[in-house]
Formats: sequence, structure tokens, C-alpha cells
Amino acid sequence: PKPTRLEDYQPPEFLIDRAELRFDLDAVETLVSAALEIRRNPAAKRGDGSLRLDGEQLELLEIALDDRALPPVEYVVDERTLVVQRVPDRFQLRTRVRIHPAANTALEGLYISGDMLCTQCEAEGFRRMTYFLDRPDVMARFAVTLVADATRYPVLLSNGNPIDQETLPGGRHLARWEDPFPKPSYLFALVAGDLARIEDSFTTASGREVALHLYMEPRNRDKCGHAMRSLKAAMRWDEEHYGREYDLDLFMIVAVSHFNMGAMENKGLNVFNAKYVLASPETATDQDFAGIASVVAHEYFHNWTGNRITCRDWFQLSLKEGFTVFRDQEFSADQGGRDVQRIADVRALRARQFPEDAGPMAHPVRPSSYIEINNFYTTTVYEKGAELVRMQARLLGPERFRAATDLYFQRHDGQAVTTEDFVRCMEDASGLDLTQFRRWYEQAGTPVLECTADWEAGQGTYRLEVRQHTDPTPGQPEKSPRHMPLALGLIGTDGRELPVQLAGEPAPIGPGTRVLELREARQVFEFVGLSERPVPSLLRGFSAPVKLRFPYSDEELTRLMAADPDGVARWNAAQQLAERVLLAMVVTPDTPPPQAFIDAFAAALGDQEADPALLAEVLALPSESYLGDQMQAVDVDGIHRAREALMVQVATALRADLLERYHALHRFEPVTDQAAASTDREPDLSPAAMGRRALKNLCLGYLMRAPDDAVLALCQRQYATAATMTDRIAGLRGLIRLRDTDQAELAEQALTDFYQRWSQDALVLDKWFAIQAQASAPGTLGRVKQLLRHANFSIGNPNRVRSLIGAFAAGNPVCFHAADGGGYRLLAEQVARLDPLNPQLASRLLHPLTQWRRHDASRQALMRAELEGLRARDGISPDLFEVLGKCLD
Ligand code: B3K
Ligand code: ZN
Repeated sequence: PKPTRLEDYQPPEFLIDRAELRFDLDAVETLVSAALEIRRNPAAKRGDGSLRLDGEQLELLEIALDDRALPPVEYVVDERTLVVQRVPDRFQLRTRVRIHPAANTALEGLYISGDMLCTQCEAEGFRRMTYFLDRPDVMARFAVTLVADATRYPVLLSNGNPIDQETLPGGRHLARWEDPFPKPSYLFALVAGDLARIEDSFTTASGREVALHLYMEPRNRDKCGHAMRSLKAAMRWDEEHYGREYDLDLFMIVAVSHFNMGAMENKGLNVFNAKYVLASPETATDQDFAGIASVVAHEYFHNWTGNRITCRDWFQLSLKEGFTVFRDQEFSADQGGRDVQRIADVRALRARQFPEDAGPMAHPVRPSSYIEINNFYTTTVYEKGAELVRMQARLLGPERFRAATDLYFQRHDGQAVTTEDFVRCMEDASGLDLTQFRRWYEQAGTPVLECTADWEAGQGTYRLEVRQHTDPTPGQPEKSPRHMPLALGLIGTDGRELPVQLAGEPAPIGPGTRVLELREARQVFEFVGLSERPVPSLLRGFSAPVKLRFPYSDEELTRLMAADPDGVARWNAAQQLAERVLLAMVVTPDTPPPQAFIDAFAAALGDQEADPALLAEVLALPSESYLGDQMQAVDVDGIHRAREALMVQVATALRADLLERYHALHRFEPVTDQAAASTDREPDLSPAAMGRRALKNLCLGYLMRAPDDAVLALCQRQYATAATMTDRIAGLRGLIRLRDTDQAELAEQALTDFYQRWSQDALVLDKWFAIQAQASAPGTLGRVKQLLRHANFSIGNPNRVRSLIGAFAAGNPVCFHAADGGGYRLLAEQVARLDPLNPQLASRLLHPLTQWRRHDASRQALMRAELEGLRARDGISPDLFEVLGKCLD
């Protein structure tokens, strides 16, 4: 397979103004007829006069140009294209092809999910349904006719507006849809099935009524309320914050059980992984509820950032994804709590994007070459892309940023554009010069800010020196300094904020956060008028996606952890302190944690003023993989041992405090009578209640590290009487720690109970698989192998694959990295098995192995051997080929 390069971009030679499609739907064999109105693109260079359409796995049955059937000498078909020789400047092309949805295991194009038929076109799935110019800068008006068996597929959906329905002879029926908005083919969708529907409506700011339809398998109809409420909240939010109204009279969401990713923003017809739609307090955790709100909002926001304004080519993917992630993060911050949302975003960025940026798969937010575009739906394009928008928003300030997005929507509506067009709007609306800022889109790698400070007591002057550098990444040995906002505050001994006044400036109105701008490799800031040596609170709100180093003393970190008014900085101080303690314990096992750490922990645990949700973040230890990222070579076992040991020590030292806080928080929960399975009250799903449960279950997690009979009983009781899945799964997570101990039967009982309760609910069963795959108990690898043979395991269902294989490989470092290589072998075998079926998923699952260079020599050899083994296989997919090439060469 050959790479596609950004520098080779050429505008399309032909445009398609209108596409009339007819699908004669059937799971085994579907016929697709297309009538395309095509014309030469006046803005493009004239080629050899022939038309090249994309098409894969299509069986061409008929082809006609302006109603003249084409003889075989006038066109050429191969595996990937249909070339029609010498076409006029404007013409109609009609084709008819045969496709096989039931045989489509890649879940790209038209495929079956359970009993329904559905599509996934982004990025290049449309070409698996008909011959087309399958690229985002070709935008056509679509008119679609769907014909299917009326009993099996009573519901027939496509983009835009329903035009017409007819009953046909032979038990079939037909539906016509028209989308008035021109769109690229990747936004096309159709769904056919026996689906239930819940309805609501939304009145836009300008007073238009929009019908909202949510479709699902009938047994799930009572689990869609939260998704619907989230949708309406997102619609209002987009009007209020960006002035964006919805533009059709109907907005539809369909929940499907077989889906490669989270969801898809097809125009007017979003198709969702059921995981991001279905929820009830008994079946979904608080995290699931938050995930649903954010994905529903994300896909809805794409209607403007993605659909109305789309990408010129796939290198521009972050234009829509980075901006839309930024928008959904801000939405979630407004719904649930700003600090906690930001902390979750930063945690995710550090857990996934920083390692990507530091490894063989590193690429810029706007990549310059790819073999398989599906490999570039990455955390760099998405989450780092969102950070780039966030930094621009911060540099502009709220008013100018709003003016800039207004300009963007006005200037580019209906167009397929680039990240450059986006940045230009930021500049044009603000007058700022973002020339240097553009490097963020082009340079891969995470910048490191090395900060030092000195204090001149006599003058009350505090000098902060900031140096930035970025390590080389594949293909980019040299990096230039970047332009970024650095938000900071200064904290005094009593924990209060001090004024932040730069030399030569008038005294500020009051203390608080200041945003400084970095541009140079080295910069010095001089703060004056200070009565004492401050502790700098740096990178508040995580104002730039960088690694910041400052030589804090433990005492200074403790002060920030207790008092920083910026929640993100407070959390970050706690993380740094814990990281320090833990890394010391890795080097010297059996060192007790410093008393100062236990005291700081106890103080935070007892803080009755702070938001419990924030405390739950502050008191959670850094993850094993994050700790690994901080080491030269990851000491998988040492880290696991140290982290567990510290949790035991905290649990032992602070048993009473943990229990007290646990009980105080648990009192809020409704109680379920186990026998009657009835609850005295409805569970509370407010952000405050979710925060209380988070802190409570954090306490339980610590307590279960050193469980005596009382703690065990408490955990069992929580498991058995929980009114929410959040509490039940937290109980189960505690009990499963007993596996492979002499109290193992408590774990087994709970797991069996859980299975029996939920074996009919696929999404809950995914949790049952995942929680076992993530257990650090020594027998886990063997159990994962058994679970692969479990009647409820299915290699054809991506959610199930992720919940077992993905959860094990990406979420269980100590077992996955078992010294004998058994974990690596398991992953490689499953990737090999999956690749011919679903290459996109296979290539994603492989990722933990791509980080092989981070490990000790013996693990490196084992990991490499598995990767080489995969590469030596015949007929691996381009997806896998690209990832293997990058991490092995
Ligand atoms: N745009 C889709 C992702 C498509 C992935 C294709 N491999 C979902 C989203 O980002 O909203
Ligand atoms: Zn998206």
C-alpha cells in the first residue's frame, strides 16, 4: 500500500451536484442504483479527460452515461476504481451494483447489526456501496429511495427530510428521503430495521420546531431518556454559546449494537454505538451517563463543525474533530463542573495523547501523510486538536474568540476547508498574529517546559525562568519554540493568592490568575511587589498541552494541594506529590510513605468545603501507566507493587477517616431491598450526587486494599443493595480483588450473581467481561483465555472485543506485561484473528504493543517478536501494515 500525502492534494477534477440513490435492501444481497449529475470542476486542472470513481467490493451490473449503456471498452474497473474514458463536461452517470451487507464484517459501508441494516461511511466507507468521488471536498445533494421487506424492516431512514412512503407488492415497501444540504459522501447514512422510537421536540431560538426522534431496538426503549435530554441541552447550548441553530426539521439518532467507534454525525441521522445512548441508573454508571451526554453533544455539534463546514481532505480531520471535541468538553464543563471536567480531560490527554506523542506513532495534529486514514482518528487529532483550539480561545479571550467563530461560520458555511482557514479566522477577527502558533499543527511531540525561580527578598522580586523544548519525533528531528498561553498564580504561606505584577507594570487590581505568553526557547518573567516568597501555581487550568517541570519542595506541593483555588492545579499538585512518593517506592520497595503525604491526604479527605468530585480526583493516585510514562524504562511490576503498597498504607493509616467519609456519603444513596429488588427512592443523578458517589467509591477502593471483616461486609452490602450501577460495580471491583486469595469465593459469588442478573443486557455484560480482564489477580491471563471461549463472547461485536481484549491489553498493565510474554501472545493472536474481519478494530487493539521501546530488554524482545510475527503474515490489512511499519522500522 502506498501513502497519501498532503503535498499532493489536488482539487477534484469533477464535481457531483446531485446523487439519486436507490437501495433495494436485503441482508444477503443489496442492489444499489446511482444516478449522478457530474460536471467538470472549473477550478481544477484538466486531466486526461477520463473520470475516476472510487469503488471497492462492488459488483458492477450496469453502467450508462446520459442514458446510453456503456460498452466495456469505454470503462475500466479494478479493485479500487472505475475509470470512464473520455467523458463530456457535464453528464449523468448511472450505475447499478450488487453488495453483500451480511458478509461485511469490517463494519464500513452497509452492514448488519443484529437484525438491522446500517451504514458507516466515514472516512471511506461510501465507496463500498456505490461508485463515487468519495472525498470530502465533493459535496452533493442526495435523494435516496430505500426499498425493503416491510416486516423485517418497517423503519427506513436516511438523511434529511422524509418525502414519501409507499407499500409495494410482495410485502415490500419504499421510503424516499431528500437532504437539502449538499454534503460529502462520508456523511451519508441509511438505517433499516424493526425499531422502536421515542419522540420529543425542540424549539430553536428563532422559533422553529424540530422533531427529535431516537430509534433503538424495542426492548431498550425505556433507556433513552438521558440521551434525549442531553440532545436538547446540547441544542440549546450551541445556540447560546456559538449562535448555531439546527437547520433541518428533523433530527434522528439511532442506537446500534455493532459499531467500530462511539458514534457518527451523519447529516440529520446520527448513528450511535448503543453504549452512548442507552442508560438507566441500574445499568449505567455515572461515567456512562457523562459519556452519553458528551458524545450526544459532540455528534450534534458536528452539524456545524463538520457538516455545514467540512474538511477539504482527511489531513484536515482535526478541523472538525479538534474543534468539536473542544466544544463538547466546554459543554460538559458547563453541565457538570468545570474543574472536574478539565481534570478528566487532562487525565485522558496524559494517559493517551502524551504517550502517543512520545512513541513511534507520533504525528502532528495535521498529519502530512497516511496509508490508511482510519489509523488517524487518534487522540492527537482529537484531544490535542481540542487543546489547540482551547489555546487559541485563551489567547483571544472570550469576546474575540466568539467573533472569530462567528466569522468562521459566516465565511466558510457550505465549504470544505482547512485548519489554515480556521486559524486565519482567529487572526482576522482578533488582529492577533498566529504565525508562530501554527507550528502546533505541524510539529508533533509534547513540549517540555523547564521552569526555575529565584527570590530576591530585599526587593520583593520573584524571577521565573521558563525554557521550552520538544524532543524529536519520527521524521521531525528539529523543533522550533511554540507560542502558548501560560496561566499562573502566586500563592502565599497562608495559602492565599498574592498579586501577580510584572516588573514595569502598574499594580494589578487584585490577586488571581494571569495569562503570560510564551514564544521563545527561554523567557524570564519578573514579578514584583511581593511581601514573601510565593509558591507559583503554574499552568492553571492546564493552559497548554505540555509537560511542566518545576523543582517544588514537598512542602510547596502540599500547600498547593491544600489551597490552590484553581482546581486543576490543586489536583496536579496532589498528583505530583503522589508520583514522587510512588517513584521512590519503586526504587526502594518497603519505604513507608512520608508522614507529610499521609497528613496531606488526610487533610484533603476531611475537607468539607471542597467539592467531593474534586476531592475524588485529588485523592486518586496516578495510574500505573502514567507512572510508567515517567520512568526511563517502565518497571511494570515495581510500579504495581508500589501503588498497591501505598494504597494499603493509606488504608491502614486512615481507616477511620475513610470509613467516616464513606458512611457520611453513602447515607445519601437510596437503599435497595435485595429480596424485593425495590428502592425506597429514585437514585439522584445530579452532578453533586455523582461527585459524592465518586468520593465514596474512592474511599471504598482504598478500604478494600486492607479489608478486615467489617470492610468486607460493607463492600458486600454495597454490591448487593446498590440502587445504581456505579455503586454496584464499585462493590464488585472491590470484591474481585479477592480472586486468587483464600476469600476467593466472595469474588466468585458476586461475579456469578452479576452475570445472572445481567446476562440479557449486552452493555452490562461488557462490564462483566471488562472488570475481569482488568483484575490484577495472578490468574487473570488464564481467565481471559477462558472468557474468549465464553458463550457470550463474540469476535464480531466490537464492544465485546474491546471489553475483553482491549480492557486486558490496555487496562491491565501488570498482567498484560507478564514477564513470560503470555499477555503479548494473547493480544497478537487475537489481532491476527481479527484483522481479516475488521482491520480498523484490529489495528486499534494492537496499540499497547507498539510501545515496546518503553520496556526492559527482555520484554522488548518478546513484544517485538509478536509484532514481527504479525508482519510476517500473508495478506495483512493496510491498517495493520501501517502501524507495524511505524513501530518496527
Ligand atoms: N466522525 C466520527 C468518527 C469516524 C471514524 C472513522 N474511522 C465520529 C466523531 O468523531 O464524531
Ligand atoms: Zn467527531
